[in-house]
Amino acid sequence: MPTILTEKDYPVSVLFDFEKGDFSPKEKTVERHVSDLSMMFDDQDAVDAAIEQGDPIIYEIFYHGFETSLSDMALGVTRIQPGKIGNEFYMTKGHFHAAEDQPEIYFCVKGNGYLLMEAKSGEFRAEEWKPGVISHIPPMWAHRVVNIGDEPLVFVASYHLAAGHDYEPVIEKGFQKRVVEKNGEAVFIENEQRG
Ligand code: M6P
Ligand code: ZN
Repeated sequence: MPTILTEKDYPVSVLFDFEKGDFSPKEKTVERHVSDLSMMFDDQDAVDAAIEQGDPIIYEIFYHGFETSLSDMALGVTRIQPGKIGNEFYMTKGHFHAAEDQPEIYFCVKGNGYLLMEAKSGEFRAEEWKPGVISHIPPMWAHRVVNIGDEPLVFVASYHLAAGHDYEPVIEKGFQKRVVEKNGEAVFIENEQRG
């Protein structure tokens, strides 16, 4: 174990902006547009139309890695815009962790929606989200966040960079349920990809 501090072993703080749902300084921003999630929405005609109309941003992720010589506890803030593709609400891609023993904490700070979680063994959970809800995602559960409101939904994530992302199962099979608007309400429907 090193006992001498190197340059990256010193404390770092960043400032969260509750209005914008962003923080600074940050290391990196990633934008995800409709085209990045094209296979994940049910209505492919609506996907094509949205891409033609300018391929809008569905969500952004702001990162800070906080890597030190011994640790990699990362901070990710995700800001999901309000909107739908067809009748399906905007959402994150969703992923399993590549390292199967890795959990994550999600903290909803703005907006309304659901955290969908699904284990490979078939169990499914949906947590209703409003500002203040903090959810623990245990290892081995895929996780996706859906914005059902009229405002951006913002959540803070804390996880180890070593967890990694496994998107393949979600790309192939989606989650068990989709969240769609029906008569002005957000409702869960079965994902027909599952057959
Ligand atoms: C959170 C963290 C990130 C993740 C991001 C968006 O900030 O879980 O690791 O990348 O949400 O989710 P996704 O990778 O599924 O698009
Ligand atoms: Zn994760």
